[in-house]
Amino acid sequence: MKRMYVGGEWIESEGKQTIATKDPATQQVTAKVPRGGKEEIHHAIMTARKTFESDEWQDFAPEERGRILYEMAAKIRESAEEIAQLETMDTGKPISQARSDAEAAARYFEYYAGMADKIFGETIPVQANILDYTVREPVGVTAHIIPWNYPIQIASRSTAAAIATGNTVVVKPAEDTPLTALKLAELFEETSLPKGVFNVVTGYGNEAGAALIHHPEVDHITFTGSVQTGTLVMEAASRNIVPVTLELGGKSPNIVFSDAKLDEAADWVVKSVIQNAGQTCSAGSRLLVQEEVKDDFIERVKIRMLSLKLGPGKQDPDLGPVLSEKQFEKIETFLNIARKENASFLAGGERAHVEGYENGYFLAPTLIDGLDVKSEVAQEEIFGPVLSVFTFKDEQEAIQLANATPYGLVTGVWTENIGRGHRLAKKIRAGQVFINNYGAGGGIQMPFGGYKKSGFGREKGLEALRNYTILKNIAVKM
Ligand code: TXE
Repeated sequence: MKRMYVGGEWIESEGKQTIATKDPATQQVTAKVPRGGKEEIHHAIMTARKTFESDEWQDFAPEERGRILYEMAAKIRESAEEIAQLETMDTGKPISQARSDAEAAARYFEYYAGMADKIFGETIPVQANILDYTVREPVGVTAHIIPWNYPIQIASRSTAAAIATGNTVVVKPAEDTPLTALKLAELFEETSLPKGVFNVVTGYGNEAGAALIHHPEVDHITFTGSVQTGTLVMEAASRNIVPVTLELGGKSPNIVFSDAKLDEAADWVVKSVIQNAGQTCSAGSRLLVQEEVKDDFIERVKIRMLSLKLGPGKQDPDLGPVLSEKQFEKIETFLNIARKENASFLAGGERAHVEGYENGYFLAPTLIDGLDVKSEVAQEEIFGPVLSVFTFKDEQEAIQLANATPYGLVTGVWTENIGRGHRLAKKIRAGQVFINNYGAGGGIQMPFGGYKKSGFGREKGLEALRNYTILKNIAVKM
């Protein structure tokens, strides 16, 4: 049985209860982790508080924090294969994608390591006899609630930024995928990071998660997950007047104009919706295609979708199973709505059976045409390899369709007319717009976050450092 990591100690839960994690490809139990709850969360937060206020951490040299984060990047790379195997076992994703996730995790530590000694304020001219300056201080105890789709990447991106800026951290990984957050703790233990700076409590969302967001000693909450839970996080934070960074769902479009390089666009349209079996917040789950190339483009998409291989993550297929029965049922509900609304399924749409892995919830890449733009299927996040197609006549209609959902996370624009690309980028309400690419190779340096119900606050890049610092103004009469 695994243990949680608090104050540099490996602990069990009070009642010694556990949660079993399963391999999504087989549904077999792979590990047991403690079912942490209110007690363990309180213990972790108070430990993080005490550590934050300790002279040791307050006086810890910024460059030393940076050095430790660099060391973490190196350790993650040394353990990359083990991390990737754990991630595939927990999430079901293809092993090559898990390997990329491990590398991205290393990159986050490396990137924020370099920033640890570059957090500074300004001097501000006021009256002649006053010296006015600002300092950027750490916010204090930061809570990090991690989802199950990119566990190691998401745990690394926010904790690396929080530690670089001098905060202490309590991580609550998703109940389905806690193993790589515990591995991070193991790696931190080998460094000289003071005990109590990095803590992990495993447990269910409505137990450990709820205790974490309500705790009055938490100074900032970073949450990635559903809009529904994000709402609870914001409500809880409002009671303690605590800032939150919310990275919620998406319904991101790829907008393909007739002048686009259609093969290149089709490659990315498909890739963007099947990565991690569509369980990606930035999945390109809507295709908006210009009328005159619709049939041609759909054909290209279909050919690509039909050639994809499904299988258990360890065999490195194009798509693994979705996480769980619960997630599969959610996808099926949407597919049934589409059927009721007489939409046409141009590919997929049914549970797929993979020999030897009958218990895995596999879904063949699915292409749906003929939905009303107001349909729930066209509006809500499905979180599976499901692409819905819509057509537009001109630029204006493309913009209107792109903005016609409650979300605004990412948009891909495919056109050889660069002026048009920029015009769309300006008018689209999304946190990231990619022109003639989708994702810029992961782009950990680029600010990432939503408009509208996709959340607010930015992760990744330098912008994320704002989440974990608070500005103080000091005025001295000379
Ligand atoms: O999410 P939850 P679920 C979307 C996606 C998916 C849907 C549901 O559409 O199908 O959400 O997934 C913790 N207080 N995304 O139910 O509940 C939970 O333990 C505090 C998009 O898994 O939001 C986990 O650690 N915490 C997304 C985390 O919240 C609570 C990634 C996310 O779980 C809690 C995941 C509570 N009351 C799902 N309840 C993205 N943006 O990438 C749960 N949690």
